[in-house]
Amino acid sequence: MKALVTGGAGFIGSNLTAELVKQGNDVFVVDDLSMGKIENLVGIDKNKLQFCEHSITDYAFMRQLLIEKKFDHIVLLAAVASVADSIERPYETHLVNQEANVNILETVRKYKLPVKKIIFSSSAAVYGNLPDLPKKETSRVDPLTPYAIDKFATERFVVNYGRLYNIPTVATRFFNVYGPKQNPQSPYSGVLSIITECLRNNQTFTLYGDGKQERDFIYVADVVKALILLLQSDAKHKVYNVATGKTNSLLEVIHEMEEIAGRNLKMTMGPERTGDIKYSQADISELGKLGFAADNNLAIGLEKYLKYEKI
Ligand code: UD2
Repeated sequence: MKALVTGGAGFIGSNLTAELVKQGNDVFVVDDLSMGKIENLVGIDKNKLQFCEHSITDYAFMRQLLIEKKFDHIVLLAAVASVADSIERPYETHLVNQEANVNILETVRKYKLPVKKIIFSSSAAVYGNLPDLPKKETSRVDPLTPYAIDKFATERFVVNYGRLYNIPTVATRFFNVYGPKQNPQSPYSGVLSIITECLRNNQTFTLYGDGKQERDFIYVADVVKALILLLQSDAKHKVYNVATGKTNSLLEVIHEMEEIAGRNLKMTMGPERTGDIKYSQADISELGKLGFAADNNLAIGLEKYLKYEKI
């Protein structure tokens, strides 16, 4: 199969690209390297990988690429993934997180491109701060930030473009993904990548709140597994939670990481972050109906992650 992965040099994108290539697919990556890194693609068979440093907001470029290459699979992972950034720059991030993706859908529609599957990556952020748990795909949503609004609106475009114009589309709502190649640089990076960096450098980790906040953490290899399952299945015109269905508190996770690393994490307590969600948990029965189960529970995923990071 020929696949396009936008954001393919990023955290989830590079893990997906490596696996798709390993399974014999030809992968074309478009990434502007605003968050991704070219090093994330090192070691992937170059005969099966094409990389193009480009923004998905260049409509003419993307149109031409799609028409020329006639991809079987398109996975839309390119995004400004920072909620904080979307609050600082709502319009610019909107152009990436929504408009550029609509342009891709529109090109597929207009030129009747023979796509076998388009997956758009959305986020648990669409559920906002509503208390009902676990989150089902049919649960109420409350997108509170430009990031979440764009993710939700683009999901709707993706699902309903699919229905209206007979394009096989699905959207995924990722919960808290962790694992190799996650970039720990920003304070809003995934918390497990920040903790890993602190353990490595013996730096002090700031725990915001009481540490009892719970998240549905999923290892990146399981996210890749879910994406490939969705590419290969008949699923279409639906939204899928991508998570494990299990939760852990931040304190439990820290304890587990300390055990594996064989050292204590230096820690200081800070005030709870404004707008922080206390409990997040997914209902993954929709993905389960397609045969999905995560291979890595938290202990196994953390073990693999810290081994990869040589900690
Ligand atoms: C995740 C997403 C975010 C948005 C949100 C929607 C990531 C990285 N972020 O935010 O984009 O979709 O879900 O619900 O996937 N924390 C600390 N110290 C730190 C950093 C974080 O204590 O240095 C805490 C933070 O306050 C939160 C928890 O760790 O309670 C998890 O933080 P996160 O940023 O990894 O993920 P989350 O769920 O807040």
